[in-house]
Amino acid sequence: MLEHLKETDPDVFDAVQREIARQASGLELIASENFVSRAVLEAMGTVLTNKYAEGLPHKRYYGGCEFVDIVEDLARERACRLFDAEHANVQPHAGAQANLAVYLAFLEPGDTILGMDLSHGGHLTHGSRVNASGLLYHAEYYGVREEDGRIDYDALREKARAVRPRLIVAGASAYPRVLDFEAFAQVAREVDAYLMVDMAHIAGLIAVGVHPSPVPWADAVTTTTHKTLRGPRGGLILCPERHAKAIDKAVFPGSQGGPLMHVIAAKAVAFLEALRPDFADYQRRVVDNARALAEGLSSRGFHVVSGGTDNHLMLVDLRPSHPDLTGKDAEAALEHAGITMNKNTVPGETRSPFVTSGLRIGTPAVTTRGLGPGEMERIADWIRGVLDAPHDEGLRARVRGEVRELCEAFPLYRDLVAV
Ligand code: DSN
Repeated sequence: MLEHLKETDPDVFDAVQREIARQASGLELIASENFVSRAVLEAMGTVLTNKYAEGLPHKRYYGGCEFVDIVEDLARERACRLFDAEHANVQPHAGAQANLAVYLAFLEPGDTILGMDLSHGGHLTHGSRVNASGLLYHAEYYGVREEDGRIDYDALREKARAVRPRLIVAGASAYPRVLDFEAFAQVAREVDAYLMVDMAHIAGLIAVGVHPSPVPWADAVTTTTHKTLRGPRGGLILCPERHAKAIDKAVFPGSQGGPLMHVIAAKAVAFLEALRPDFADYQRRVVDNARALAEGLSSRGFHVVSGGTDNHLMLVDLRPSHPDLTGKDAEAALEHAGITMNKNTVPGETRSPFVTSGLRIGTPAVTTRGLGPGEMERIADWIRGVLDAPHDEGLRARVRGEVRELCEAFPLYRDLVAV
């Protein structure tokens, strides 16, 4: 494998080999990560990367597009079938670009958008002051109730009535409960706003009906393709036919140049995989594992925000169980033990976003690997042990060894072995 890379650039080859080994031997609990299939990996490594194809299938600004047209048509048609959508644009390079394109399609600079507060589980691209969404537009925020960590839809309605947004953003990167898209749509209708849903985290669950779909309710639905959807790193926009022209124009020429045709090929493959019955089974196991892990952590004394999870992730507020341990230090201690997750702000956060008091934990990647509820119990045990003694190097090394053994029992990319 990778013999040309090895010969041309041993340094990059070596880093790739080490990353293969890292992924193989550690537990990946970052809620936004997953492991793609070999078919998706292969599609990304094809000569389609060589092709310029600005425009849309059969309406390109370059010749020689007959084969990439086949690929993009497949990706668009499969995305529509998977989510029961009228129109798909598969060109956004990432979720951030998908979101920006929707803003460009529907808004004028200076218009007001209403998105979920980043510190309550929203996303930078939903109106943060340091992102184009907050620089080009006037951003207002809604959030979760501190008592139960759930979105306060009454407060959202009040806020919308007060600030009269042109567009409401529903969607989150750290929210463990079902999103009520109908409620968002009602509020948007009341104040005559567009509704954009960023379903990036839960797209895989939505594809198989494990989470309600936003497609019937939203003016545009954006997603990444690499989280629960388990495709290549990239973005996607779905919309009703009435918005198709505006959305397509906002992607190209509005905000992007040539599409990444090799990645679009990999998206087509991932959508095909997601249309198969075993993908629904996978998503159900992701949620079962998240519930098992949340229960395992609660029963070991951790405070799980909102009392549990309905989806693929959970938030742990460390303050009640470990008042002196920050999210940052907890993340580092667990990484030394071979368990990767990320620090996260929690409702009522008292520390900075670089330090935080919480952890975000997700099960998509470990579920792809084949782990089940029994393994979630072991993981909960390891997390409690390591966080009770975050500086105990001996303990971390012992857990690291046990994690490695578990990973060996659930191998990843069997034939992609590090040399
Ligand atoms: N960075 C992603 C996440 O981890 O949720 C969102 O874009």
